[in-house]
Amino acid sequence: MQTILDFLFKIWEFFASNILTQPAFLIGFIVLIGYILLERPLYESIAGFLKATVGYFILSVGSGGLINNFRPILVGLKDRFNLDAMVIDPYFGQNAVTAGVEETFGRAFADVMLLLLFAFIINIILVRFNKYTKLRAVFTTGNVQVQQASTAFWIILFCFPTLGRIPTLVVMSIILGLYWAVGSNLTVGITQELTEGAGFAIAHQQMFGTAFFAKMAEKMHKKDAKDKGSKRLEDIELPGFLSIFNENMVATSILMLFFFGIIFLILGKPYLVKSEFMLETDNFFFYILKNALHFAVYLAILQLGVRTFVAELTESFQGIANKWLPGAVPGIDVAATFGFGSPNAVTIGFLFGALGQFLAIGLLIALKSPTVVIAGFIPLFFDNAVIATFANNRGGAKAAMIFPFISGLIQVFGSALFATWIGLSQYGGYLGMFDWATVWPGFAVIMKLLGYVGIAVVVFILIMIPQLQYRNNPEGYFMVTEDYDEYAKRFLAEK
Ligand code: ASC
Repeated sequence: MQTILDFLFKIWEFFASNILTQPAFLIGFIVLIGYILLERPLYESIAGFLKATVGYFILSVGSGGLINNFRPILVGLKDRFNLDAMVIDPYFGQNAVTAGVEETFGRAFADVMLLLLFAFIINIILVRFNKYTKLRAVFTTGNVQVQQASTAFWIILFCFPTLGRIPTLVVMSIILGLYWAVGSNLTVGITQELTEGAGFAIAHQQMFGTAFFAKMAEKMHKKDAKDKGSKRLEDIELPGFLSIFNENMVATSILMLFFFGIIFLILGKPYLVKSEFMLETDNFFFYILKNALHFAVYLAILQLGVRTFVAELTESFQGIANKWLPGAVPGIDVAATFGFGSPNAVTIGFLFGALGQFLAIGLLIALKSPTVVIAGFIPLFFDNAVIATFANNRGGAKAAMIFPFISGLIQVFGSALFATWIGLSQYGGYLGMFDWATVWPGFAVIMKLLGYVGIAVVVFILIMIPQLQYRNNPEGYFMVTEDYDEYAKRFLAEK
């Protein structure tokens, strides 16, 4: 018996470390299985697998390039000024949990992979029974699932420090599985509208935030439409020399030259040389120019990756939806949305988010907050770029500027308050993405105040959200994933 269990566990470990937490392969296999279910010839199915996996890897080169290029620069501010500050960034957040969980709660984090599996299965079951649950999206972004599982583990332990190992796993799997399913489901309709039926939803760390700001943007648009109407970024024709900003690559390069130029100048060449970012012999101006322009380079790569795999995924997922998961779509990395809508929204969101975050950080320092925050690149970029993309799509340029700015403020204040309260800030990092600075702190307050009843309240709230969404438009609710063209004809024509 023991050997069978060991063997099963080995298989599971293999699956978890090579596929479930590696979204490129997970997406590849989803495409492969989808095509096989559609009874495509095997060679076509394999070609689909390869294209999807390569496309996803290209996307990862783009987002990884951005992250690796710009994260150290922001974190450098911390070293440069000897700040004792907490970095808001998912990887720093994960390290902080690993560093502190044993000391704080006397627990080791060995169960994270099991937690991932259970939560993932719960997500799939919830979608399988979507006749009742109204949930339509399966979360497939494994790299962020690991980070979320770590932080959720800490939050549950903070709320219920004496809970045994198995009950902790059960509570976490249910809440996390529900969060993935409900959050991703919240983005189904808006993502279908943005991508004109590409057939995916967002599975990332700001799903509630994106849905919330998309709604706000719509409201703003309705109000604006009464007087003069609000234009989308892509519809604004800038006059004279400003017209160069209409070209996305040029706009990104110029804006980033200013943005990173300022930060590089603050850091100064001596610091950059000492930290081995640049060589003494490098020219400072060209160093700055090269780095700033790489922002546009990685953005272009990212968009190429999206174009490569999304078409495969859209087509092949029909197989899975027809046979196993009716009405469902895959939830994928937020970066996939940057291949749609206005490319300038991505840059604008990043910059206005930065403005909000820097203002909030300045206030924390001025008010002598016990926890000071350092802006991390991932929350700054991925959260605020997607908020701007949807805000622009549904509300126009003004929304694309105001909402990322507000999000920037919230990311910093929410993370500083919450990470201090739960004791994570002393380990140097917190996840810091929008939902984890708003929604999860909300869950934690409810559970800390109400104890076990709080768990039931959180679960109830999560279960009710898709029901309310459904009631809002019962006829179009599944049509938006099952037959987007029909949906667009019926429900978008009047907009
Ligand atoms: C995250 C995270 C990443 C990026 C990536 C964006 O939250 O951990 O590596 O965002 O998923 O494409």
